[in-house]
Parts: sequence; C-alpha cells; structure tokens
Amino acid sequence: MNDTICAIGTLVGESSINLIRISGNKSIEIVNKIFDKDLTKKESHTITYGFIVDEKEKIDEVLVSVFKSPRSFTTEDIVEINTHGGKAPVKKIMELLLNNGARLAEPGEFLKRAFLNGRIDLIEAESVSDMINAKTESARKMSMKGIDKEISNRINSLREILLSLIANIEVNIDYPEYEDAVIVTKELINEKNIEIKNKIEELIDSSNNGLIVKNGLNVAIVGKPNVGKSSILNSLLGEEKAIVTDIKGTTRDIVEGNILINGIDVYLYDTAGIRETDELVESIGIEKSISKIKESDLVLFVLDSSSNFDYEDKKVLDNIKNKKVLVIYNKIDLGNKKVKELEKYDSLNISAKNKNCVEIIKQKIFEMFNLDDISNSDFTYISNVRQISLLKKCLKISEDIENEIKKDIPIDLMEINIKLLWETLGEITGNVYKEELLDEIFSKFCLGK
Ligand SMILES: Nc1nc2c(ncn2[C@@H]2O[C@H](COP(=O)(O)OP(=O)(O)OP(=O)(O)O)[C@@H](O)[C@H]2O)c(=O)[nH]1
Ligand SMILES: [Mg+2]
Repeated sequence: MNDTICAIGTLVGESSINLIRISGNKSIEIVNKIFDKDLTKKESHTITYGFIVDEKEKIDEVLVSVFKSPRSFTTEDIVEINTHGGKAPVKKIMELLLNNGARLAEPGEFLKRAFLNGRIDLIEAESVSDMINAKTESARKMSMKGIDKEISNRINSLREILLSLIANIEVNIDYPEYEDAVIVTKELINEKNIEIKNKIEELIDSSNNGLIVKNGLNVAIVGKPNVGKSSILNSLLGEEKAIVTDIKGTTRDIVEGNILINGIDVYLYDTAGIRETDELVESIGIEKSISKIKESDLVLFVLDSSSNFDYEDKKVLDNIKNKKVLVIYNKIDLGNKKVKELEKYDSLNISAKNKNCVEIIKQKIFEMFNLDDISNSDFTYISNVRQISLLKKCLKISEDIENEIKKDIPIDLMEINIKLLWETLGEITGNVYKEELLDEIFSKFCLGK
C-alpha cells in the first residue's frame, strides 16, 4: 500500500492518446524527475503541458494531470500522463517510471486502494469493473446504478435497522434500569426481520434480470439433421453465416452469432444435428451440441413440420428435458404436423425461408424472458455472483431468526443471528471483509483499473 504504482489505463495500440496513471505518495516526485516542468508547484486538479524527458532527450509531448490526496480516485496523490498513442512512447515512459521508483500495478490495484482507503465500497468497485465490460446500453445503465450507490444504499439501510436492534438489545441487557430505551420485544424483532427478509427476497428475485442484462442470453439451436437449424440462425443474423444444404449433417462445428433483443445481448449457437452416426467428425460435433445445450439459457428445438416426430427427434428431446425449451415447427410451407409430447412447451410455427420468422422468434424470446420487465425497470439489479450468493446466505439467516421467534428462544440468544445477518450484509458492501478474499476479488479486475 505504501508503494507508488503505475499502469497503462488505455488499450495500447494505434490510438490518438494513451493514459498512464500513477498513484501513491511518491507519484508527483517520481513524475517530476522525468518531466520538464516542476509538478511540485502545481495545484491539485490541474493539467500541465510539457515533455517527458530522459536525461536531455525529449521522449514525448504530453499533458500531465495532478490530483492531490485526498481528492483523488484512490485518495492518494495521483498523476496521469496523457501520451501520444502508439506502443513505443508508452513503453518508454513506463520504463522511466519504473526506473525512478514506481512499481507496476497489479490488476484492480487502483480500485483496491480506493476501497481500502474508504473512497468506494465493494459493490461500487464491482460495478466499475462491470462498466468496463458493459457491451449494451442496458448493461451500462445497470453498472451506473451500482456506481451511483443505489444497491449499496439498499443494503446499508437494512444494516441500519439491524444495528439499531442490536444496540437496543444490548442497552436492555446492560442497563435494564434505563426507562427511555426502546424495549426490544420478539414482536419488534419479527416485524423488522420480515421487512428485511422481503427486501432481500426482492433483490434475489430480480437478480435473474441482472444476470440477463450482464451476461445476455445463450440460445442453442438444436434438432436432428436437416430440420433447418442453420437456416434459422442465418435468418436471425441476417447473413449467410452457416452453410445450408439439403445434405444431412452439414453443420459439424458450432456456428455462433449474436443479436440484440430489446437491448439484451442474445448469443445464438447453431449446432450439429443430433443423430446416431459412426462418422468421427460428425460425432465430435454432436458431442459439442450436447455440451452447448447444458450451457444454454434457452433451447430452440427445431422440428420439420412436414415429417413425423421420429426416433431421432425423441433422442434430441432426451437431451433437453431439464432446459427451458422453445419448440420451433419449421418448414410450415411443407406441412403442419404437431407433436403431442411437446404440448407443454412454448412453440412457434415458422418457415425459415420466410423473412417474417425473425420477428416472430424475437418476440417469443422477449415474452419468455419477460424482457419487457427489464426494459421498463430502473436497472437497479444485483448481477454479481459473489453478491448474490451472500444475499442467499442472508436470506437463510433471516429464516433462522424467523424460526427462533417461533420457538420462543430468548432474545439475547437471538442476538447472535441478528449480528450475523448484519455482518453478512456488510460482506456484500465490503464493510466487513476477509483479507484473503480481497485479492481474489480485485485480481479479476483489469490491469490499469
Ligand atoms: N421448404 C423449406 N425448406 C427449408 C426451410 N428451412 C430450411 N429448409 C431447407 O432444409 C435444408 C436443410 O436446412 P439446414 O438449415 O441446413 O438444416 P440443419 O438443421 O442446419 O441441418 P444440419 O446442419 O445437417 O443438421 C436446406 O435445403 C434448406 O434450404 C423451410 O422453412 N422451408
Ligand atoms: Mg446446420
């Protein structure tokens, strides 16, 4: 923590500028040694034009920003050097910084310092990381809610209720003679616990939407050979990405593409037609199809409406039994066969040869995942797996408290779980943290952040 760290903040390639960031109590002193202006005399939050120099040689023409402690992202002194884009100037300036006493930052180290110095909490740090990875408008909106403390405020308000309960229980025990203290009864604990439990449940329930916004939907297109899977993929993508022929077993490898449905990323995977085969390449493809099914959020089970539901279709069905399935009766221009065994699934009748199939399929996926709900929401969702699993732990503790109330357990014993709930909620925001977990969390973030 006492080291001064440096990292490249931008993606190095050919761009107009690159940003190098230095944080720590020696950052001004270090940059001063390689800059032709005196930075020590500069006010905080100013930008200075000048040259980075190595001895007498000018290395690059730059703009240098100074943010003095504590008014900076990490709360330490931060200097940012805007160099020209291009690998050579950045590499040379990084070399000079390292030779003059800075150390290369680890992934997420700037964020980690911001967290350890109390500038941001864990939820905000994780949201910054999500913002960096955000590919869609929806993902951006959701990350912004996290950065803006919307989620943290919700968790903190639950912790405040618990803290006040804990404080009053302690006063009741230690100073029973205090008449103006709130007397904590089982009814009061029950009321507060139910309020907290409902809020936790709400957050857990809506986290499914959060995960959809963050990760998109994985959709596997499966079926026996020749039913029109690749034709459907091509129609949805609006390009001839997969090879289409009337030869069974045309698709061998997974062919992927992605589309947006109401601002949500939908990843499509066209797979090899599933059937029994001795052909080595085809059977490897079929194994891939089956593992893709396992990873998918939705399976488009494609059937040929002009032929009977046969042994091969049944084999495909065996592989998708526990998945969310949309049955697609394709080739309706050739027939209109329906399958009794599939009545329980959502289904569509289309012809991949007819362009209107795209809107029909998109609309159905939109309905099946309630994407309407998401686009009309304010995007205050939890989408981080660490946060979701801690919330589930909190829910379990809250249920334990509920049971203790039913069993008429003494209040001073109930306090143990109330404290545990308060602490576990604090783990979500990082108010309570275990040192060894921090490295794991921050090391997943990108370099230079
Ligand atoms: N008439 C008609 N033909 C279709 C339709 N959809 C696909 N086809 C034809 O059916 C044949 C097989 O289509 P593909 O899209 O290659 O089928 P597939 O399911 O990907 O087949 P494999 O890759 O072998 O598993 C091609 O000749 C397509 O032109 C449709 O809606 N109507
Ligand atoms: Mg195919």
